[in-house]
Amino acid sequence: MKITTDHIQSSNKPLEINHAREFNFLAEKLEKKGLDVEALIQKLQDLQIAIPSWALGTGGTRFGRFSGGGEPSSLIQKIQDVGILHALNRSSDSISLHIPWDIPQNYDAILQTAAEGEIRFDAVNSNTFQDQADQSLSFKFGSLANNDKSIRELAIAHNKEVIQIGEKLGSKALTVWLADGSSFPGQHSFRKTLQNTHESLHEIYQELPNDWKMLIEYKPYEPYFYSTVISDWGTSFLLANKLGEKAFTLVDLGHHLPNTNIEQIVATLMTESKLGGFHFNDSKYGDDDLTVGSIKPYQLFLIFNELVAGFEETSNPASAWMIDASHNLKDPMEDLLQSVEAIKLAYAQALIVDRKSLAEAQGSQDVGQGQEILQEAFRTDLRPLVREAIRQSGGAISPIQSYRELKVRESLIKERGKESKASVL
Ligand SMILES: [Mn+2]
Repeated sequence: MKITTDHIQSSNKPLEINHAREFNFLAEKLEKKGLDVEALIQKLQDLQIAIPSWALGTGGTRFGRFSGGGEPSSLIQKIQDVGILHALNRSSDSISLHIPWDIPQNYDAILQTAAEGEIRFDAVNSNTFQDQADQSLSFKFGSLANNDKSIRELAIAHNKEVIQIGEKLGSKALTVWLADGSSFPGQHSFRKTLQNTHESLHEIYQELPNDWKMLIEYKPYEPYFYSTVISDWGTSFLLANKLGEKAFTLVDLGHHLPNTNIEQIVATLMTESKLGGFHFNDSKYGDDDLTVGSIKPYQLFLIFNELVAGFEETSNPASAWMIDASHNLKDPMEDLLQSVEAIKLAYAQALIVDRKSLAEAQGSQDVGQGQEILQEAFRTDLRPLVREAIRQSGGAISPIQSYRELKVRESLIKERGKESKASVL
């Protein structure tokens, strides 16, 4: 299944007149506010969100997995699926690989498939949270933090191998998420495991090419339920600072305790130029892996408000944006299209915040006005602007509607079969 320009044009045709009417009405409104609509469209077009290789198949919970059919069963097929998403929304131009679920076999074929779909390789992700089939030592009690030096060495070697694979594909970042932690008080020493983790990361850092970043992800709990070695942004930030200028903190929206003020964390990290990447998802309780913007769209907007302001006003380098979610009810491709749309919408809302007036309101302690300014942006329906940005890039005015009309899933099931399964958890 390949989405062609003809496909896009024919599915856009019946929507064009109504879309133009809605967009023109909005554009006039935004221009009256002094906003440069062309510049907004350019910024929306420039925002590209990486798709993780593990999100293209149906995910499971620990209670089971219900496959949807037509899943990509090889890395080539995963890249083709991202190509389909990108053809529809022109906003997902890269894939983030998970090693060892996606160890490339034939690099030439993989690079060629990626080039055909205009897909780049985003950050590579290492995995020391499970044992591989032929593994000599176990990560059951930790990997980079393990008290056993030979187990730490195995985990370090794995991370170095992931960097080598990424180099062959053109990746520029290694994302490290460690499951290491404990489920019971007394199980291990907090100080020793943190020290071990720092030393292990330092060894991996030494292997990092000069133009690469190391992104250190954090998570408060799960799979262990008493302590996690890198449990919060502070621990990640501490390690990134100790490691050096190529190391950064990665914020995953689902990796916070309920009601954590994530936008404040983003602002703090950007003040120190240490925000390196973002994993988008949404949640009600914990690491729920739900569609971006499906539960807390206002929080997503407030996060983007800090990101937009931070990139304008700090020297924080460009970050890696990725969706990190697992889809166990919806068609993963539809879920990803919805997530990208939600991200673009929150970004667009943050772009129209009247920052000059906001600074004035803050300067004069006008609390009510500060809130008014943010909510004015959040409550403006910018969907026609996001659609126009995609349309002008050659994408579908309604990516989900086109996905359904073009019967993408049905075609994939026909090609790959109903039982085809992706390598995910
Ligand atoms: Mn993540």
